[in-house]
Amino acid sequence: MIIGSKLHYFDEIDSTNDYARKIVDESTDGTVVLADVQTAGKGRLDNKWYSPDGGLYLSVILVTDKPLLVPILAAVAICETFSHYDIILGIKWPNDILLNGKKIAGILCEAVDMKVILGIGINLNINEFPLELRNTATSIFLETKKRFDKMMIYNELCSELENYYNMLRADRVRDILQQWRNYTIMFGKTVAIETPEKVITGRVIDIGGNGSLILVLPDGRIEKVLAGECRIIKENK
Ligand code: BT5
Repeated sequence: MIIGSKLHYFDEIDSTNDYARKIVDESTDGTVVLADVQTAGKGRLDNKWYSPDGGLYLSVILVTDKPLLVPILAAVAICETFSHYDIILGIKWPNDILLNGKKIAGILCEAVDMKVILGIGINLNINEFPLELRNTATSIFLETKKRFDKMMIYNELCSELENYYNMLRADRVRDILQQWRNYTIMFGKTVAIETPEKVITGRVIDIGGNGSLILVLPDGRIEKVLAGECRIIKENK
């Protein structure tokens, strides 16, 4: 097992991704930084990640030449972990995991040379969210009324990450994407994706081999979008 073979554990830290960045040069493939609480958890851009006790916060250092597929495999690994408990999560491109329409986990990938820092935050046993997150965020506990042993979930997540990371290393990208398709909630939805250049609106039809979202535009053209802020503007197929 590579993932978690070296573990840096903290009861409290600013951000596991920031700590991973500090140790990235001397760290081996699969090194994990794990914390019970983050005081400055990060999302993408300048977003913050609410990280109280009860959540699972980790960063995994991976050595790969396919950084764009890391968030894809991480999303699948998170969904697979909870499917063992009959909890069916949904993937919202590019990096959100949903339960009953609300965000239950987030993924933040940062590339450093040939390495990727894969940050995962999962709202596991969180009882309550601040007012500004209450409509959009939820936890496994709030949705299922069950509390899960954090280290049990951590261990299962590591083994699922290992499984899909091995697929990536064996160039079995197709198998990873197939699982992503099984878990995504994106198909058929009309989305608006904000990129630095423009806003692209279209209906989602597939995911590309490099993790891009494939859309049909209103004029019938096909567009592949690699990254951006994605808003669902119409649910129906
Ligand atoms: C993400 O960003 O979804 C990536 C979150 C990654 C967090 C992990 S925890 C371990 C590692 N170390 C870190 O410092 N970070 C990673 P983004 O798509 O930008 O979403 C952030 C937005 O989600 C915020 O602006 C809020 O609106 C909302 N949000 C914040 N905390 C949340 C939470 N705990 N649950 C659900 N939504 C949250």
